[in-house]
Amino acid sequence: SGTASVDERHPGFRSLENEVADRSLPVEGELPSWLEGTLLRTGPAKFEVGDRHLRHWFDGFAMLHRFAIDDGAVTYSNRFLETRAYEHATDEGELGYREFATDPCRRIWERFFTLFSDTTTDNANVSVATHADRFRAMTETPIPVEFDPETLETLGVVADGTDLGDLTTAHPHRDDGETINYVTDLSRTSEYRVFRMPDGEHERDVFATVSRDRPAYMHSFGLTDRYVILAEFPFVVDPLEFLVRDRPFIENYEWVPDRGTRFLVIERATGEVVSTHETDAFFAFHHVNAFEDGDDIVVDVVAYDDASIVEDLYLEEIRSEGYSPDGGRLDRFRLGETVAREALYEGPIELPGINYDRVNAEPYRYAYGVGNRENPPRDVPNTLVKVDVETGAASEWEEPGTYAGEPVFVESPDATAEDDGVILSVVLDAAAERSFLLVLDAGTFEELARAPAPHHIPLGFHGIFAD
Ligand code: QVM
Ligand code: CO
Repeated sequence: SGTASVDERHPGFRSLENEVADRSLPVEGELPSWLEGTLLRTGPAKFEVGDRHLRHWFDGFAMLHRFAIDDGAVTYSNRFLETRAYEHATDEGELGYREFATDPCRRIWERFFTLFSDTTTDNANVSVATHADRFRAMTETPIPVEFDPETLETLGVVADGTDLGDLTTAHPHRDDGETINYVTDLSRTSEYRVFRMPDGEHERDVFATVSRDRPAYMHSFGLTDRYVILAEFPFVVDPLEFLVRDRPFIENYEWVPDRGTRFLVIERATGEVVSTHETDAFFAFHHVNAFEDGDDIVVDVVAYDDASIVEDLYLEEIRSEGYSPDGGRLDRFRLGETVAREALYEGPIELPGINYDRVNAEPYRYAYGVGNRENPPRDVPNTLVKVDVETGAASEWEEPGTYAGEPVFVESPDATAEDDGVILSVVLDAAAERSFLLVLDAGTFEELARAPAPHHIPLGFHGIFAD
């Protein structure tokens, strides 16, 4: 059938049932002797419930993947995150919680009760973070799920943030001994609430609130030494319609380009919105970096002309013949008297990363990301790119027939330059139906080593390297 052939084209969106523990992987090439630690990643790995298909890439049930590197050897484990959403789906054979673009099937009278029941998903398939020396998987509902980084065992929901608001980001920032993130509270008078958690503490201190009639969908935000930057795209929701209409989460958002995009600059010390900078409408999932330059603030993002990328990531779209979504490009916005926009790299680029511990919130030189070979037609990400944001020069890693995952930068212990280190990426070899851990020299962007996993790993989003 058509479905089988398209699944063949994209094993990246085929469910993975196999779970393995501490499987030793063959290593081709040579790992740097200093490289020791664990790559921990999350991503969707199951796209069906009973006989229903989940509709969107962001809906799939979270699985954790662990590549442990030690003394030139690699071991691999993977395990589904045992969330309420996953347990309900596997035990009952039906969707029990509302995902990004797929809702449970409910009859009218059930819908009525749904208004009063908790159907907020804990399906943490977007990112991994550490807090207070513990590991958590995250999504955009404020329900982080803790797990054991050795066994990948699910430990349960930690510091449930649903009291703070309805929606958050899976991209908290860490700087100066604190974690910063924000929640959106959806109600008649909706609010963005920016909060901090000092390292090692679970208390969330809301230090800035901004009220909004129609809050925007913002997947990440920027941070400088003194400011939090919210890029408020004109992809907005009417909170009352959200409550009364029976639509999946993201389908409540509307693209209203006349509103333009507003950068809100919030001072970290006082919580004041010190300035608002309006520019033409655009959309982004990912901030790359931000920093202060004299009186200006520089904000780098992976920008799209509009929010249609969200529609382009429905699984039916991805699996369709001739799929060719628009790619993001790396744009710099300089916020001063005016907003000046400059393309740093024409793209396509996504899932951006930097040498975070060294240059986040600072002037920097290198951004990494996944990219696309343009010919044959554009596809889901299938290359890795490194961009010199000062010169616009780009290096690429590519291998025909493979799909690359988010590049994670790991600095070498004796680093002097920003790009002294390696890039780790989980790459899917579509023909072999197997993924491998790829290790590149971040400086030259040449392959150092790879370690094939025992199965395909569906394409995921974000991870971290823990050493
Ligand atoms: C309710 C809801 C959800 O780059 C990857 C991005 C992935 C983003 C994901 C997976 C976002 C998921 C968001 C499932 C939102 C759910 C929220 C926030 C508010 C509740 O009142 C209603 C459960 C639909
Ligand atoms: Co993201």
